[in-house]
Amino acid sequence: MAAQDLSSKEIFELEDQYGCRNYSPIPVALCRGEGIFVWDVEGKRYYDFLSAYSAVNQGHCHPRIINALKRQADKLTLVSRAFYSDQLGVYEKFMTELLGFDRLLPMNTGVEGGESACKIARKWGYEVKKIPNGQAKIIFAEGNFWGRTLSAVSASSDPSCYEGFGPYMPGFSLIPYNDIPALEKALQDPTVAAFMVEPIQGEAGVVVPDDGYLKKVRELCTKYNVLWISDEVQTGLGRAGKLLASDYEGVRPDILILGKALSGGVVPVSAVLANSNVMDVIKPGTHGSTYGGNPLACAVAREAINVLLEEKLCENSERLGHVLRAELAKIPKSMITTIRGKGLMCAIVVHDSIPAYEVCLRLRDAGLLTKTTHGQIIRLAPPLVITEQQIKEGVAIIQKVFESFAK
Ligand code: IF1
Repeated sequence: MAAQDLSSKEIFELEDQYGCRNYSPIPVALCRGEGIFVWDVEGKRYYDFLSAYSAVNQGHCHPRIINALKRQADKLTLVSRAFYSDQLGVYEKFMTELLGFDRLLPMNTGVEGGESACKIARKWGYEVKKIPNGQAKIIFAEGNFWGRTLSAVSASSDPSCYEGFGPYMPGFSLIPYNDIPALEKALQDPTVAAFMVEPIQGEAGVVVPDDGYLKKVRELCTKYNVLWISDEVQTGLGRAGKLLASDYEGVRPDILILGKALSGGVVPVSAVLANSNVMDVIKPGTHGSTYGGNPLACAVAREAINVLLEEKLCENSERLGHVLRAELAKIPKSMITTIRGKGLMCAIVVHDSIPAYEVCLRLRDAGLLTKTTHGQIIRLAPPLVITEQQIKEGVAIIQKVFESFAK
């Protein structure tokens, strides 16, 4: 059968019958995207207010990024790290100079970035901090989400992520998020190698910590000789209104993880950045990836970041984030109890009297796509290429849908 001839219903049935049932998608079957819009197979257009979980910050099928993909795809796509390519070093120089780190480790998915950061931190713990062999600890914050591997689920405080997948990675422990006294207490343990944290917790429901939290994290990690690993896979690259969310507080982590929008939603590209004193614990043969740093990924990522910078998408995100939240504030308090976020990383907490999943279905019918997290929280994260007018159009749809629940 030809994919382009399938109806939405047939597409739902195929996945349901032949796929691993690890997701329950909103019933909508998409076949085309451009900028902030996506189209389903019946030709209906939707505002995309999820952006593939912040991977398409630059908008769907950005022509410059797609061109970079095509140009590179015609020349060379993969050499493995057994050999050099003419793309990797150029990309590494570009990224490290942009972000102010000495070195970049190229990986593919966000979770591999997190895994790699944990490996680097453990090795640094033994070789530099002189933690007795086998005892290195990594601290995480409750509510964290960094992917689906055994390490990531071992770090999770969400039973739906970890239950049934034990035994778990040893040497991981949890403290409350946004809790500086708890962090200071944990860091006093001399076997702690690292503290890994999201500047804003995404999956937890766009949980924004107190102003000054990251500054204190920086201070304490320095004081106790512990590496601060910042997971900016979701918050980074403009989503929260700055190139890095930690830029709001003018601080840099020891290890930075990027992913998602690093390729503008085109191919999986992630990166770990650190200075030499940390990164150099990784020696030839101690870490790697077949696809990590492939020429196609490097060419795409370089163009994706250039688009972000040249189209001033971080600035747009910060400015329109204020507009989005101000517009949403017009929806009655009896329906939305909380609006939070930074830049275009935003969430609303829907009042218990209105089922949030049903809101998402009615939004879909009204031509706007997004999804809930943890029951009553709805994420609003449009591509950063959105205009003020389009934000207002989107909020008008959201407002109408909430009004439909009043009847
Ligand atoms: C899924 C949410 C978003 C991440 C942070 C690392 C990763 C992620 C901060 C891993 C991934 C995803 C994955 C996706 C759902 C999703 C998500 F719903 F969980 F909260 F983005 F909003 N660090 N986030 O948010 O990156 O390995 O997936 O490339 O279905 O698991 P990955």
